Amino acid sequence: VELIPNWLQQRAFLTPQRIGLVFNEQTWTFHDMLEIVNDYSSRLHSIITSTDTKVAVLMKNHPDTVWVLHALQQLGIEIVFLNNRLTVAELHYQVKDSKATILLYDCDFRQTAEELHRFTNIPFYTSEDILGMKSTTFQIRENFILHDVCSIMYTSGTTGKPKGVIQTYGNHWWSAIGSSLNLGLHSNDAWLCSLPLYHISGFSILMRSVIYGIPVYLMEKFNPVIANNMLISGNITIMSSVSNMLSRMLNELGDNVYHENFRCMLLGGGPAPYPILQKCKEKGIPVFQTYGMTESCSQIVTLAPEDSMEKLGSAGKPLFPAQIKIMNNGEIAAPFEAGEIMLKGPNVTQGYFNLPDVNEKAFQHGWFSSGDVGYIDDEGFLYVLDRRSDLIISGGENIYPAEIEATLMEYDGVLEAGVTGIEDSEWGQVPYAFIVADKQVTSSELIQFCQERLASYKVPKKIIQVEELPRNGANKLQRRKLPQLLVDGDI
Ligand code: S0N
Ligand code: AMP
Ligand code: MG
Ligand code: MG
Ligand code: MG
Repeated sequence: VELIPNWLQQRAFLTPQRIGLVFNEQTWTFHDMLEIVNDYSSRLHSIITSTDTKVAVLMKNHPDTVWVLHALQQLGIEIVFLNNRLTVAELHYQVKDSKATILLYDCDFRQTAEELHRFTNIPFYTSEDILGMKSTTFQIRENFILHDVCSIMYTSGTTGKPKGVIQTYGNHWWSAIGSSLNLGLHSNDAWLCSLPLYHISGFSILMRSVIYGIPVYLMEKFNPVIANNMLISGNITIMSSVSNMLSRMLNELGDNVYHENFRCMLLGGGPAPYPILQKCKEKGIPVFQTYGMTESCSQIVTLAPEDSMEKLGSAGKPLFPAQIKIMNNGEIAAPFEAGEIMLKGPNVTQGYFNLPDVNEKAFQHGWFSSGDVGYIDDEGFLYVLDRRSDLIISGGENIYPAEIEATLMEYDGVLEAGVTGIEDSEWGQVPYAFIVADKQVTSSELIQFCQERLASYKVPKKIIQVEELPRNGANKLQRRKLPQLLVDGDI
């Protein structure tokens, strides 16, 4: 088996006095971090029984969450990340599906945790509870095994049922190495994390920090003014963002400029709109567009700023340890020929948790089918043309039409439903729903019905009642044709 040193322990041994975490005015060295994490581990250890392998985590961006996430790694317990924006019903599914046996949560989500407990009987604890537990000795892991599962993150599926993406220690390790071979590692590096830790966009920053020995500046909640001030201060060299965040930062920036120390705005999670790229160019903001996903443990293809205007719209070239290819009708596509984007590399997932049939289809000879459509030009640059399975991306959050449609059809009187993404200047895209009903249903009652069942970013911005939905000869819903049903005034 391939091993790597227990990364937090190794980091605390190599560079104990370097700062590893900054939160508001507080800082922690890697030495401090290991001490706190070991304390957490020894207490958590007292409630973990031999049958526990997975712990679900419903926590916000906060140092307590950092300690919990590292402590679970120290104990060899798999982390099931829960998205804070989901409803109890959505979380219930993920807790059950993952077979997590303990829920760790943040006081802010007490009501949600209590409801989850009521549905599943899962024991639930805050970090305060953990610190009140008795400390017991546990076996410190000298090494992490590369193929061991570290974390599971749910991503919605085409059928409307979320799938747990398995992320191993090796996936996280190679993701961090690939990122540094691409972006480089500077002695003054410091990474601003204002993306959620429950997405790989945020969690990957924690992993990079420990592996590289650089500080993470953690923000509890994204705020464009505070983020700008941090980039102006010179303390931050790299920030990860989605276009909603970057555009709000640009709106607030005025005539200010970022400090010359700031060297990388890593922009991912969806397509990058041209006006934002143009504005960043004018302001001298070094944007690195990136393509990646939960299944590739963050970045897998990235465009350097020197190529960003000549290769406008491209997501770039693969990271050093990774490969991409385009498949069209079972053949490797020629340059500029569109097809499905296939991924390979040590950062790519082994598959989805407990879904052998899905996994069988997702891999061909070791290549992972992203489901996204794109082409590679004659110099090896990837262009993403279209997203998998009608996926809608709103402010970096994924919305699968099938999931919303299934919810709408549960409502009495709704016979058919079709959902599609409509361009939106704030979020990129927002979901619009079209329904066929056998009685008069009001849009407000349906929206309320959705709000009780779906995270608010998934709730349709508009629900439009129509006579029939566009279908093809095989009676399959043609979501791309739904916008044609809009009449003036619908948007
Ligand atoms: C954009 C964010 C920050 C917006 O959240 P904000 O401003 O905190 O809003 P709230 O105050 O919570 O809510 C106010 C109202 O706005 C609604 N709302 C919030 N978010 C959305 C949304 N996304 N879409 C639509 N509406 C939204 C709220 O519901 C509320 O409305 P009301 O009042 O009606 O309830 C926030 O959404 C955010 O953090 N987004 C980013 C999420 C993310 O990280 N996505 C990336 C996931 N992908 C990956 O992890 C793989 C790619 C990757 O790794 C990567 C991605 C980016 C950069 C780098 C990488 C990398 O490769 O390293
Ligand atoms: P998630 O795992 O939630 O981050 O979703 C990843 C999906 O976001 C990918 O499969 C793509 O459909 C989309 N995506 C990510 N990066 C880009 C990009 N640079 N351009 C276009 N779509 C992207
Ligand atoms: Mg996802
Ligand atoms: Mg997502
Ligand atoms: Mg019905």
